[in-house]
Amino acid sequence: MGRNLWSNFPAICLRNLILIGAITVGLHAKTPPPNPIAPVPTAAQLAWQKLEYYAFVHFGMNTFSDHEWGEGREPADDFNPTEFDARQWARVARDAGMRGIIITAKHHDGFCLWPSATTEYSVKNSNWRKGRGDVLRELSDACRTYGLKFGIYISPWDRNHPLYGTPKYNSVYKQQWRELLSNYGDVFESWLDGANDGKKRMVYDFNGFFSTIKSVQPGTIIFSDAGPDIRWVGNERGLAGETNWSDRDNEGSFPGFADAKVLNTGDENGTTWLPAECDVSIRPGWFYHANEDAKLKSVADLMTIYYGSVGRNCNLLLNIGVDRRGLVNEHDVARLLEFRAARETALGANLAKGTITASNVRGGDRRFAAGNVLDGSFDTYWASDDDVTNASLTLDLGHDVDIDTVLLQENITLGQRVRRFSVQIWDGTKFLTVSQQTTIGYKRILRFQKARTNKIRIVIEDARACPTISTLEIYNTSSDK
Ligand code: FUL
Repeated sequence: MGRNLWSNFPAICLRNLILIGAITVGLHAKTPPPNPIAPVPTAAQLAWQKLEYYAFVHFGMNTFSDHEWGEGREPADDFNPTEFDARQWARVARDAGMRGIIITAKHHDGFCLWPSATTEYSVKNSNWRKGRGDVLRELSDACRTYGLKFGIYISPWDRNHPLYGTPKYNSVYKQQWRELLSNYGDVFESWLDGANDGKKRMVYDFNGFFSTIKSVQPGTIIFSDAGPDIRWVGNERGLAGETNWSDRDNEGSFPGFADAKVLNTGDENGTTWLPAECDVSIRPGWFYHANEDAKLKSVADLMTIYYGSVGRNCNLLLNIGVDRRGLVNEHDVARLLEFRAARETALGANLAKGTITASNVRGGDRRFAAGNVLDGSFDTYWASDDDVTNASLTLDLGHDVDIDTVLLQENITLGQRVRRFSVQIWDGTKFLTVSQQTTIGYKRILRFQKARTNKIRIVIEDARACPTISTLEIYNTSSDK
């Protein structure tokens, strides 16, 4: 025995050396991650996309004159909220599960909610807080207190300013952005449209607006029909296209002049990363009108909007009603909380648990394994080999469950890739397709007729490059669970 060991000694050493060598080579020959496929989001665009859901508040002179598009003729004194409390807005937004608030610091009527030096038409000339009030100050402070992002909309169209219609007005508008972006802390989103006067038409200096905004806050995300950071979704119903690329052919488009149909879907081969935001109001109008208190969107409407926006690779900017007291109205508060509860009921219990396998794993490397889609992390992902753009994930749930919804995420830091995919369920003998769709992007929530199954398969049928899938979640959204 002893002699045997000694006589085998050289062979054992050699074997161990080979083993150690193989392990070392293995460690060094890690499979590289897929190359990004252009365009890709900036870090700021990715951080913005992860916010998913936040509030729009239209509040201003229109709230008191009962208009949607005031003409800028009401005296500043008409702005007179009796119980203004920005902290209440922030509490409501936080409790509703929203991540921030964007305020109409100035709408088309030109009335400024902050004491701007660029105009006499502002809170400084109203009796509210004896002319010393500043909605922007109180709201930005409240957002910070409640851990919310703070964003600003100022309308380029200004029906009050004496210089409107002359080239000099472009400087006024830039100065308004400078004031706002210099004095109220971080502004996560700077929102503008292309609204223009029918008669006194302005030639807006949009590029100058964008560069002014970025010169003060390089990190802010600018929204408009044409970006430069995020785009309008092409309608005010809160619904993105079923196909929705964050890639966009943005050349030649500017606010007020972009094809709404294309904004709704993006461009598969677009050269700019320009994800879409869905702005929609919980009420028929954007501003609060008491006669719309019974006309708020139902929870079912809001769920349809949620699936059509966040569920289709968009962020949802939901406008809520702040009334003449300066408070989020009770009707809106109640509906927002009901909407939150409905989302939690539908999407609160992820059923994607079990054994998951993939038809192809990049380099056979664990770092790109199928299991990454179930680990709750956006950063880890399943990827296939470069030449594989048709691949599937199969999840064995281990027992029968009722399901009607699938949530998928692509790791968009590597670009948006998937062109077509299907969801299949095992019927005991074969896989049946329950849904076939096109894009995924940052997030896709796909609903289908409820089915009972113990195995689900996601087939990526076509992609611009090998798929990189971060997340797979499965739900039974019906309330009769
Ligand atoms: C539009 C405006 O004309 C509406 O009044 C509203 O502010 C909406 C969000 O944007 O451009």
